[in-house]
Amino acid sequence: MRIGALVNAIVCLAACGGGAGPATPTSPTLPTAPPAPSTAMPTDTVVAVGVLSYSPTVLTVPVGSTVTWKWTCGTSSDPEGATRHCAPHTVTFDLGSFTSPTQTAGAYERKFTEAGTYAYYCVVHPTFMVGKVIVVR
Ligand SMILES: [Cu+2]
Repeated sequence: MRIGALVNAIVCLAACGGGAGPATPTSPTLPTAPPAPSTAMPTDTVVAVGVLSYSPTVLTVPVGSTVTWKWTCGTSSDPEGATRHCAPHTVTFDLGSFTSPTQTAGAYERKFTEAGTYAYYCVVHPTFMVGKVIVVR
């Protein structure tokens, strides 16, 4: 048994490293804060304005987000190539006076500072080019 105790002491010297100092005390546990209301960070998001559609059609973003609509027809991301003739489109909101110009290329952006549902459409193709931005807190 003496040899066993000596082996244990040697193992401890090797494993404990000697001089490691006292063990770090554990922090007292603080009471858990109640969950904060949704604190989703604003995001910058892109909606593609395609040949005759918006993609995605419905977009949900936190308050403070900036949404950019990018006309993709005739760009390098257009599967039919960059030389195609592109119809003009707009991003025009149902309420308020926000609208992009009528354009065949380029981008339009809007920052959403209030929660709500913002429906929009294309004035050139109002029956089937419609979209919605849902802004949440
Ligand atoms: Cu259009």
